[in-house]
Amino acid sequence: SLDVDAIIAHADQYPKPAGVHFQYGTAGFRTRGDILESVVFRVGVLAALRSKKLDGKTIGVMITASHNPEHDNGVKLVDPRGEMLEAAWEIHATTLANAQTSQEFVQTVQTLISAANIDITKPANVVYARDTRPTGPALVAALELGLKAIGAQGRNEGVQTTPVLHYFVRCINSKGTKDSYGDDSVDGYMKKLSESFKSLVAGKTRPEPLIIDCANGVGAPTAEILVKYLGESIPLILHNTAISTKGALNYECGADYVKTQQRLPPSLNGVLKPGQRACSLDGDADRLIYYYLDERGHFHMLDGDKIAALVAAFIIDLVNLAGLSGDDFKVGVVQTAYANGSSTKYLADRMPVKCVPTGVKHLHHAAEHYSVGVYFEANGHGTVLFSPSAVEAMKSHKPSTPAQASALQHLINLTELINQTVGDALSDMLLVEVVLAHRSFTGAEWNSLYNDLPNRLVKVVVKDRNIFKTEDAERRLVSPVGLQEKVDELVRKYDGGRSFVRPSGTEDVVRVYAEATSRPQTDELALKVAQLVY
Ligand code: 16G
Ligand code: ZN
Repeated sequence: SLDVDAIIAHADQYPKPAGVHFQYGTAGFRTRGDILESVVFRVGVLAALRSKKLDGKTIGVMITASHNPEHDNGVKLVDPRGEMLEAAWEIHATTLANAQTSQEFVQTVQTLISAANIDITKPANVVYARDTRPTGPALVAALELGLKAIGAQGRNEGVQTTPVLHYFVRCINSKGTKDSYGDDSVDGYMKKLSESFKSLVAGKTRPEPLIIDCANGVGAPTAEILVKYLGESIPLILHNTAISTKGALNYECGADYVKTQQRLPPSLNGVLKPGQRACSLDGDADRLIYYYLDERGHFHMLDGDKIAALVAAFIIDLVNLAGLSGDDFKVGVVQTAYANGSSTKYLADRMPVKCVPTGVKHLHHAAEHYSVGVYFEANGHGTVLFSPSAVEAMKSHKPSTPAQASALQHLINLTELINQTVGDALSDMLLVEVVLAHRSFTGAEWNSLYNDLPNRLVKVVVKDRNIFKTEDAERRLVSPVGLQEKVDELVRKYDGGRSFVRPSGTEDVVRVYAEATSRPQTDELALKVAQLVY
């Protein structure tokens, strides 16, 4: 049975800070990095329990705060197929993190063991990694003590991007099975991406150099390795790679900066030439935003919605060309309410589009319902999922012309290029580059697939964001009662107007989104809805 004394003795080394409430939210636990050690210790114990519950399957733990400031940090768990932790366990995580004392912590552990019917004699395996944040090493030490306290087997993967860690988890658990996902090493990841990329662009014109803003984060060392594997196949120029410069991470750079500021990272001023393509990763390299300057030097952003439009239309074409389309082979797209109305229209004219609440797990699960499910959040997080039966159909399909054969081979290569466990900025970047090469598109041509409606996102600090409750994939408020009707009344006054209000899952604020056909109208609508919320 459980070695209660050992757990208490170890837990005493990481007492919970008083007066703080931790919550396992949309992105795991996330707060200031210097108050997270007790949480991460306990996550070590929880990850081991999750592994035991799943018969010793390997669970992942990623220590990162993504696009958030350098002093923040966070931790999240990865389930055996490389996916986000099952929702029911998010609640267990919150309960364990908030136990006031070591004794109370052990009691909550014991309650969980009996409630979830966990056989604690089973083995426990956990693989973990961290991003480049200065608080990372101390948090890894706390995690390792948690694993030791419960006798779990840990595997330290050092500094890795979030999607590489997800990839490892899936590879480890599928090793030797018919669903084997790849080799569980950096070399395996790099070979998988670079070899499929090279096959997909074989015979295409080599593009102009692409600038990558690495957000001064973990994407930089990973991209440096990828550049070597890609060799001559694509010219990449890395910027913002200063991972040891204090305060540089995500500071005036990175995907979140570009998306929220809708402007070029200042460090690329004078570097990016008109017409040249550039992209930004976020601090853990799971988000991607593209952009370019036109001849007049005006900035144009190609966000997650534009990526979805580019990629989904390409995949539909390949599926048709390969002769795979039919009732049992459905390509669909999943978005959130933040998707630009023009992107939804563009996509819905071509394929089924579903809207789900914010957060990768919602998008991911909805995308699993299609043969090929494309999902992207406007913020640049997304990927493409190929269902097992779709992969089966591709493998057994007998092409009847050389054109069919080539489209089919492209689709099969895409299943290798795309990181299907979670959004992966580097894999998505290569995916975008493949489509641009096949379409012979410049950034401007890609941008012209549709014109974004002007949009505005506003943060409103309120007394209690928990009174804001939504329905219909967060597009409508049910509480406070009567507020949605007031929003509707305002929206009706604006040409092409759309607006919604939702509580943030990661910050203590309420977010207001608005779009309309003109910039001044959009700004006015956002402001007026925000005033309703105060
Ligand atoms: C987290 C989510 C992201 C979502 C964002 C919304 C994951 C891995 N990340 O970063 O998908 O867009 O939260 O934040 O699920 P908000 O609730 O504060 O608007
Ligand atoms: Zn991220």
